[in-house]
Amino acid sequence: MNVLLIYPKIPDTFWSFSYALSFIGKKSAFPPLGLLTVASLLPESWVKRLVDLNVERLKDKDLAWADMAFVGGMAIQRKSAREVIARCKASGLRVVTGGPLFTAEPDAFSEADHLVLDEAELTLPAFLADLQNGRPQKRYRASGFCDLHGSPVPAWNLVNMKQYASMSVQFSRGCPFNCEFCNVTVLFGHRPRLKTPQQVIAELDRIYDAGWRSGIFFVDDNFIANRHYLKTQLLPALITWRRDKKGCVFFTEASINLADDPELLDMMVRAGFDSVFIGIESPDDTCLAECHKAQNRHRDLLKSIRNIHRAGLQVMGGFIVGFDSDTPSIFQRQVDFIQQSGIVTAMVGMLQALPGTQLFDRLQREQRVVGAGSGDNVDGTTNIIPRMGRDRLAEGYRSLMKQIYAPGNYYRRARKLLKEISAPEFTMPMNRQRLLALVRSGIRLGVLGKERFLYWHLLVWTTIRKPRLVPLAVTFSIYGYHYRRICDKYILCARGVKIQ
Ligand code: B12
Repeated sequence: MNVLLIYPKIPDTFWSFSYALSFIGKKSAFPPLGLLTVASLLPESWVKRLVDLNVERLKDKDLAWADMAFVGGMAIQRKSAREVIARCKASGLRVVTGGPLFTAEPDAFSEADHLVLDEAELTLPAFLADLQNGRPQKRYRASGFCDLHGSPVPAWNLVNMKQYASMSVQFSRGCPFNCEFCNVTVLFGHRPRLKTPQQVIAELDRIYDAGWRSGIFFVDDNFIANRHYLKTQLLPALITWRRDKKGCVFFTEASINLADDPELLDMMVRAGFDSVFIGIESPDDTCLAECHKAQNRHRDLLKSIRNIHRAGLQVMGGFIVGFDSDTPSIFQRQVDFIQQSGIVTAMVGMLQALPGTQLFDRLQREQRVVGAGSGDNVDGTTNIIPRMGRDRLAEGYRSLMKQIYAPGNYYRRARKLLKEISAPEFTMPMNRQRLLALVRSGIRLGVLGKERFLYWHLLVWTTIRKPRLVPLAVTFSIYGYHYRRICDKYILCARGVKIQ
């Protein structure tokens, strides 16, 4: 059996880093970890090829070679996924689909031969057994969540690592918290499920042995969901693993209570983490109460962020506007908070109600849901009728984004963070890619860019005050360019809130 594993195209988004990738000569930010995991769950005797449309084209000769296509992806890849399925079908291939997009919207993809939904560890074996018996069904669903101890090492041999900016590893799925707008607990459960340190090390070894020395993303919903296990099992193993390794700095997603645990912060830094994405959502306690974000309440959020920065981890933050409790003053309050926090990567979105969430149910009861939502909350769209009115939300959102990504404010935050953050314990070795990024940013931002003065100011300041952080200063300048392009393209050009 010849099998194509196809990952549809991701459009330009806040997280695609598309405008930043050209500086480092890469084609995509992350490899498709879900499809690589699926590949490892398929029979060993099958011949597999990965075609990630974010790094290469799907050629007719690939289609002619294959007997079957496995298509995965997220909601954001919907359009490309549909085109891929149509092309595979036209070539006479049996098409198997799965992953977040199809799990969330199975009825929208009746053209696929098989919808193998939820976690493949649970549903793929049944499909494979039925296929062998000649009676494969249209749809496979799981009633619970899988035990991650059975999840295989992803098939890294299928990936051309040179095309990507980062690699990915997953340690856990699920989150103990209960945020009203978030669908993580619906999709992955409340009780965090964990891999063993041995499993994680085996995955890291595979990536390292393939020659990888750049960043590695721990793609957990909340990396610190089980702090005891982290401190006693995984982090000690990662600290030991790192001793004879070069590069491979880690980053992940976690909740703000990380700030309360100096021991955990210290161990994460020693294990090689240098940044963490945290859902901050709002500086307004009433909004935090409204969305059940208990872990963010009754604390000085700015102080918590500072604690994390001082420990040596950069905080990237998620923020939301459009809560029922938001008044028109929220936009300026968010801008002020973001500026004071020194969070350079601030993902601000309008509240969206995703199917399956408590928010969706509540707003539907109130007849305030209009459409399924794009799933990308940074594209200047929403699928809810906000209490403050659509026009006011849209206008406030645009003004907020314009302010925080204006070069002056952006570079000011970068400097604030660079001042505050401890120099990282581990850094990436200088290589051709990083040297190229420096030269390209020097030309595109430092000579041709409108922000040239701010660019050189940041670089000179960092070289004098914190020389070890110069690579981070260059990275911030490049990211700033990407975020501004995305803002210009999607948010600042939009007229009014677009409804999905
Ligand atoms: C890492 C991650 C990212 C990364 C990289 C994604 C990438 N290219 O790989 C980044 C940060 C870029 C990202 C961005 C976004 N993300 Co994201 N992300 C994740 C996260 C945390 C982990 C994904 C992962 O690698 N998981 C590990 C693998 C092993 O799991 P998996 O992919 O789900 O695969 C399993 C099954 O789904 C299934 N499967 C997967 N593919 C296939 C294919 C076949 C054929 C079959 C049979 C089965 C199958 O089997 C696998 C093993 O169980 C998930 C949440 C999560 N826990 O999964 C959200 C998630 C995928 N992201 C989501 C969203 C919404 C986004 C954003 C739109 C957020 C935003 N506001 O901008 C952006 C858009 C993407 C972009 N590039 O712009 C949603 C997708 C929802 C949906 N219906 O599609 C998720 C599920 C989170 C959520 N809370 O809903 N994301």
